[in-house]
Amino acid sequence: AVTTATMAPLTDLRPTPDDITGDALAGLSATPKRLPSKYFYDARGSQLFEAITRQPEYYPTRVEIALLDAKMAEIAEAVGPHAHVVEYGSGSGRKTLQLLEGLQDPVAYTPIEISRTTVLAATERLAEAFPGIEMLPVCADFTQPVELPEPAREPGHTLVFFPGSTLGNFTNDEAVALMRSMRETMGRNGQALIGIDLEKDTGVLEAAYNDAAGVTAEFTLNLLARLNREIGSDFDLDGFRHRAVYSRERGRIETFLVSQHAQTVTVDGRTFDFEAGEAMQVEYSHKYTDARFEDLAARAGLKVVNRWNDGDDWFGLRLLQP
Ligand code: AVI
Repeated sequence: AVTTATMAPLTDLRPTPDDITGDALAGLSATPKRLPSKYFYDARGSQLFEAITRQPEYYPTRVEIALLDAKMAEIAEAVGPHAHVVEYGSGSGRKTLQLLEGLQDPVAYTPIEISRTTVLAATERLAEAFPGIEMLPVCADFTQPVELPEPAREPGHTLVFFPGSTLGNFTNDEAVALMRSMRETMGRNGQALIGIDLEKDTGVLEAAYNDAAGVTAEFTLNLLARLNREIGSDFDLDGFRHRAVYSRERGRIETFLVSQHAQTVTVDGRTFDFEAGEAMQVEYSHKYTDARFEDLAARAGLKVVNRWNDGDDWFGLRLLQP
């Protein structure tokens, strides 16, 4: 049971459930065909993503953790004391521990997550490690503004934490909309600490999304396995191959599932024809320059007030304010 002195009950803002069938049908009807990457993360997909973060070619997680370690004193100084830390995503991981340990007397911690069980499991683990920080988990869709629960101890301000360059999985317009919602959630004297993957050599980028062990390929194909299981589609997993390429023009890794031969797939009673070699788009992972990121932030009404990069300028943390 989740009953420690610092554990508040879950705030359930009842996010609209995903319409997987509707989203799959819409994406398969589009030209070119596409499927939304948010459906990668079922239980197996989340496991496979964890495995990706341990591959030698996938640098973002390792570099961000080292960056947080190296710069935590500066980050804590810039953030200031008594923050209500609001994490976008599950927050069970290493980076949350680093931040809550490193900040000056954070008052409360709120992970925001669409899955009730995930958000509760994450806060349960953290409650033990941080008995002095009030745990206020929220079940909600963080792409919309979120009315935050009020900590028992008055916080100095709200700090939104959005690590991992998850922002990069949204299109630029979606990223702006998300940061606008973030600005509303954090309030006038709030801040956001966002992890962003930076543009670099194409070989390094493409290797990170095409690891030699094939874990990323398995992660991508798991999307089709999930659809088959959950909405009764009949994708042939051997009939599609993972391909990830960097577009320097668009500043993003673009991941596709490529049909290996002409084939027909049935979803919810509707059929979709694939040509041999046809590429269905399944994920974007944007890689930012300072100019590109500052432009997106400005469109959302946010200013970059501090920036920290690793020594190679591979990954960055940005502190934003309205
Ligand atoms: C979760 N997200 C930031 C990862 C990324 O790098 O875009 C997802 C991923 N896709 C393939 N490898 C990792």
